[in-house]
Amino acid sequence: MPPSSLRVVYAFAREMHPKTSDVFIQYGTAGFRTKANLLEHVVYRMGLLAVIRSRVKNGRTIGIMITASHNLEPDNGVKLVDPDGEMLEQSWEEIATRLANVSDNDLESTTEQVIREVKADMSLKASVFIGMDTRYTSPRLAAAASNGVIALKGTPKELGIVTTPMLHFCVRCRNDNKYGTPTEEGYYEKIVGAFKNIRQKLPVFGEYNTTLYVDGANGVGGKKLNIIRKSLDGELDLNLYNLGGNGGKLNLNCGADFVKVSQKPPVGVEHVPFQRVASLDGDGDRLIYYFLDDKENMHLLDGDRIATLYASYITELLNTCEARDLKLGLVQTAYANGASTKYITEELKVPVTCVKTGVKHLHHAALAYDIGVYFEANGHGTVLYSQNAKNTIRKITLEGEPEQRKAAELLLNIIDITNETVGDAISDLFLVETILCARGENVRQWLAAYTDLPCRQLKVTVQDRNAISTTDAERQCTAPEGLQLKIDELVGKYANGRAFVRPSGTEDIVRVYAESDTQQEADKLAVEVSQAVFDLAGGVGNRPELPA
Ligand code: G16
Repeated sequence: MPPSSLRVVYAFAREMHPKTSDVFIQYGTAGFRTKANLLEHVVYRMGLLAVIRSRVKNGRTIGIMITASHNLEPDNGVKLVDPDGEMLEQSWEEIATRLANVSDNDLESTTEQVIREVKADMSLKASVFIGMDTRYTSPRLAAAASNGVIALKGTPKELGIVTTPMLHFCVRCRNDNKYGTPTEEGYYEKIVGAFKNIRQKLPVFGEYNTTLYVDGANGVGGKKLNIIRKSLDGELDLNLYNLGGNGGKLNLNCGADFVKVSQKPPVGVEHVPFQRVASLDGDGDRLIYYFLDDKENMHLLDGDRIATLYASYITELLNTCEARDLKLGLVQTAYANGASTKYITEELKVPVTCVKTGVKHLHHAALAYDIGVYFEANGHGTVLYSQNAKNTIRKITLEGEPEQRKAAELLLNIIDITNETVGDAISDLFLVETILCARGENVRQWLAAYTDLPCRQLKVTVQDRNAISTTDAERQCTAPEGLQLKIDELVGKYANGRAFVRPSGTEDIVRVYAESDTQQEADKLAVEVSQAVFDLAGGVGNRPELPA
């Protein structure tokens, strides 16, 4: 494409998606996230970038997802998905940030510069899949993304309202038809189909029962489960709540993030003692379980629990099929409960890697294992199987002893239930249900594996969250000066104390995490660390205080 045709890039920007704000915006933990009304020009420009990326990848399909996931309704966001369904290559995040922030007048020349820099062959075809969540601002933003694609003569395909993991899945399938069919139906066929298949092999027994309550966070995940529910022939009895009707607001007092952070049950869900409840987030990429006991105390089964459930069950199957050469490992972040890490390393004897927050970091680290289980405590995670692992397991289904074959066949079904492109609440839900069913376990038995250390997460608003820098997978703080010393001093006062702080990549705040021997102490430590952040990093508003 000769540079003169880039005029249209400017024309579209000026006429339809002008940059109306000078607020600097950065490609963060999961793309750009901010108030929806500040995003239209950013999303248009991501349409341009997706086309360039597709051409650099020889015309393979790139994904654009319009969502602010766990954030509240007024926010929105956009992120790019690479051809294998994984997050955008990190080195392109700086390019995305540059393109998002230039003025309309400089957009044409910056686009041209990027094309040269990344050596995109603009004569190639380019294909971009666009998905969106249920936010009322999403259709307008999806249209802006589409215009960006058209401006550079790429071919956009709008998938409409889908969960974030469905978009990742479709992108992968479009580029690798062995993975599945690149449609929502193709997703159900593969993931739900494999679950139904496995249920034929694993009869319900023991303490497991097929009733599952689900909190849909008033988002897209619940809506999709409502479609799936109709095709389940009693394999799972889904009671769905918070599906977006009756004035329920997206992620407001419900959903996986609310449940995990506040450690409270969501509104809008009927509660029966010891009934397991699965809570999804707004775009269906996170999953948390919980139950209330007969005294209405809440028991959380978070991402760490799901990861340990997966790791222990897959290890069991690998042992049965004697595929002991396959190296299974687990990837966590600093948010992982200390008790979970201890249980994984000391009891399950599975190696653990700790990385920075952001599924892209976990995904990358998980690739180092034959089978890499990765999970953030917030319920975001999946399992990756190397080609070697898949080949070995497949071979056992053909050549193994009867018991080995059976275990290997189960593993193949489990691989099919798994959305390997990214953490996926729906796929994870079917995997958890499969494992609990296989073990004949109820939620109390699942919870009994280990006891969580009490913990607390808080948010602190500061003038500039980037004033906080961290190292050692975010476990140590390098700026502002003196903050880490203060944290060490505070932590030293508590039995089994641990705390860290980090700037959020999806909200304009600093996150604080603390754990200790009792809930009261964890709460106190979290507030004291928040006060240190407030004092040393330019806190805004009211200084954090312990509730009276
Ligand atoms: C996104 C990321 C997650 C991350 C979360 C919070 O989740 O995909 O990896 O843990 O944001 O990030 P931060 O603490 O930097 O704000 P989601 O579900 O919002 O896409």
